Amino acid sequence: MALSHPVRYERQGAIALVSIVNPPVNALSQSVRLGLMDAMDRAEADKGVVAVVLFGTGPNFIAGADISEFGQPPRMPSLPEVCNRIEASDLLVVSVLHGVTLGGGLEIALSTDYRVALAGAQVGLPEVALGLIPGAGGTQRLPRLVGVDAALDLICTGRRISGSKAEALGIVDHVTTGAPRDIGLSYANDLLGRNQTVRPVSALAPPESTNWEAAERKINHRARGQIAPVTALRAIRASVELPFEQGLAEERRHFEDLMQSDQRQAMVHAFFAQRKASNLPELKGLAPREFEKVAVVGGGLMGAGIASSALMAGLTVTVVETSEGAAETARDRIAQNLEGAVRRGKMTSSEYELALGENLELASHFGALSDCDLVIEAVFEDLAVKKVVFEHLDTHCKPGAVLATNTSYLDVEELAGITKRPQDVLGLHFFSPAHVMKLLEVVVPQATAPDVVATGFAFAKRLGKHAVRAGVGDGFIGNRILGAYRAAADQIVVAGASPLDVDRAMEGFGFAMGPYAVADMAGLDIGRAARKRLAALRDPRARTASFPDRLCEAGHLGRKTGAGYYQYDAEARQGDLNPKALELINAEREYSKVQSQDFPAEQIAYRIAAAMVNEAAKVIDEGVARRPLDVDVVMMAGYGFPRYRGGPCKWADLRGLRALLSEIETYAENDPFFWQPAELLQRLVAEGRNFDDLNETPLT
Ligand code: T1G
Repeated sequence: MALSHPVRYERQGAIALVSIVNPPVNALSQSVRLGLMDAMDRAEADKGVVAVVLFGTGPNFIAGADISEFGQPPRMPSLPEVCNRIEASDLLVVSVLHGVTLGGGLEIALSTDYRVALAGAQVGLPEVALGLIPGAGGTQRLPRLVGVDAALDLICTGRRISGSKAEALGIVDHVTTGAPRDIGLSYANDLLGRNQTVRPVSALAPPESTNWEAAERKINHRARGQIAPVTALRAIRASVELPFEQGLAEERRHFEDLMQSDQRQAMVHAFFAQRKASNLPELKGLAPREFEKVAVVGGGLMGAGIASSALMAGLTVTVVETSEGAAETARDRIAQNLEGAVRRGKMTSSEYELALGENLELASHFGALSDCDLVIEAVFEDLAVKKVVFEHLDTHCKPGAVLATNTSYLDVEELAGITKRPQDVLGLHFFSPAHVMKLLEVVVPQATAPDVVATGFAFAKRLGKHAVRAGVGDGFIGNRILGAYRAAADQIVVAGASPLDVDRAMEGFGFAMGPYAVADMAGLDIGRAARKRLAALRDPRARTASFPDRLCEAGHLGRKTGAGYYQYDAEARQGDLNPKALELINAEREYSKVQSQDFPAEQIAYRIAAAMVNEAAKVIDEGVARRPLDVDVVMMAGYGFPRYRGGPCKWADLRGLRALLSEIETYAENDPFFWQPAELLQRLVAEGRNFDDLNETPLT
């Protein structure tokens, strides 16, 4: 087989070694599928060969089907054909699972006779995260191997498990250490030495049934509007109720239906968008600056969260506070965060000890920053306070240190201008809790050097964050669009819907919580402070609902005061609206003489999503977000926008921009300022283009 081919063939005695060489993740592209079919033909024709070892080169065995092929005309051979071809062979086939073995990769392994995993291996069938189900026999073979309940758990959640867990379930025969090729060869020789024979999984007895109704209720509760998980249950049920071949056909039918679904388009978009947002073309090949020694100035909630995130990534961190006492308090916060990380399995106890031991330094003077590579200030959200801090950073930090601010809305240009080194300054906007939330907005002022931007993205990747580039502008990307979301919600409440109607509508749209429940949890005073700050900048034509501020002034600040939009005292039931909130809303309705109307949930959600899209189009047109996909990643990773809708811009494309624009124009009849259609949206519709076109060819 040609050396350049992604599937290579080598013979060792009576054993054929078939290796996959398709970097970066050994995805099962068409050339790999063809190569595997050829390799099986060749091994069977190769006189004296009695066994085949299948393994991967590089960090993983096989990461799954080639996601970039989805939505295109299918190219033969299909993956089910490859799996069935491997399983049907009279040769004894062994697969070696190292790194990740996911999706179609695990389906390939399940079609081999024996499976061995290397220490550190992870296996899974994550297709539901792409709006799909396993489409190459996974829903038929896995239940036969591990039983229906374990198969339902793995396939309907899409979660990965360790090699040892896979061994316990019977997915792999054993776990060992060594190089995949050597391990495969020695295992095959061992099996032959013990006269082991082929053992196709499909020949195993169909699995026992289960309580399908209970399973479906549990899956739907967790899936919150996604269709793939419950579809996977139907395919798995076929493995119990139908002969294998018919079960395969049933699985394929469901798989192909989902391949055509909007949810599959949205979730595959989310997969690639998250990676494209962090891999900026202009940073290709640009070396980031060193950032092994990180410092965080300010050890409050955000500062301690940022320090925790960096410590969890194995970095050394200096936390500077105003006094030794305050530094100790910061340490306690960090310790609490890391204890949680250990409980969640995100950190081992020895990593915890190292993080809180030699990797963490506390200080109460700026001199401690002198040898730090990257310094992030997370002090009180006040421009004057942050300016003083940046003056100290300018004085004490070594030349070439990257100076970052965690501000969520202040002008990063101004902070850069305080220093003699604006080229070294950028914004790293974390989201609370910073050691848990995935989103990181990398805010880039005009003068920032490209390698400093590259450092921001490399730092984000090291912390396991989803980084998105943002330009300077109030609220950057996420908070700016959140503002439109909240204003549209308040508008609908004044027009007749209750906060509960809106929350239920947005939960039905796929958010974990609606805006009013979120506000109650965060504290209504946070929104009020933002509104007060923006009051001076507000356009006089803007119609801002007054009930949120009135509720704050009445001392109803949400959960922390026992009442906000909802009641939280002992007798209150989930969703009991606060009478004070209703009183203020009704008073505003009377005052504004708005004709109250009923809003179906679908209409509420559509209108609020439309407001987000309209604001997103403005954010993109102004260059604050580079591309629509950047907005989608921000809203999914930081604000709970459902992945199965792909983010506001993908959702809009799937709904159709023309229809959306005409809806916005209708809304504008009542409020021409808030619903002023974004010029970019009008241009796209006029040119017959959509947001996806802009992802391919950005505006700037
Ligand atoms: N197909 C195509 N490209 C892929 C890919 C895949 N399966 N997986 C990763 N890539 C690209 C990715 O876009 C990036 O490209 C580069 O590889 C490195 O990825 C029939 C239908 C494997 C754990 O869902 O979870 O099988 O940005 O940055 O952090 O039943 O990638 O460099 O241009 O993520 O080391 C099921 C998806 C498919 C696994 C590696 N499999 N991938 O993480 O690198 S559906 C998956 C991952 C299926 C069958 C069904 C991760 C990873 P670029 P990366 P990483």
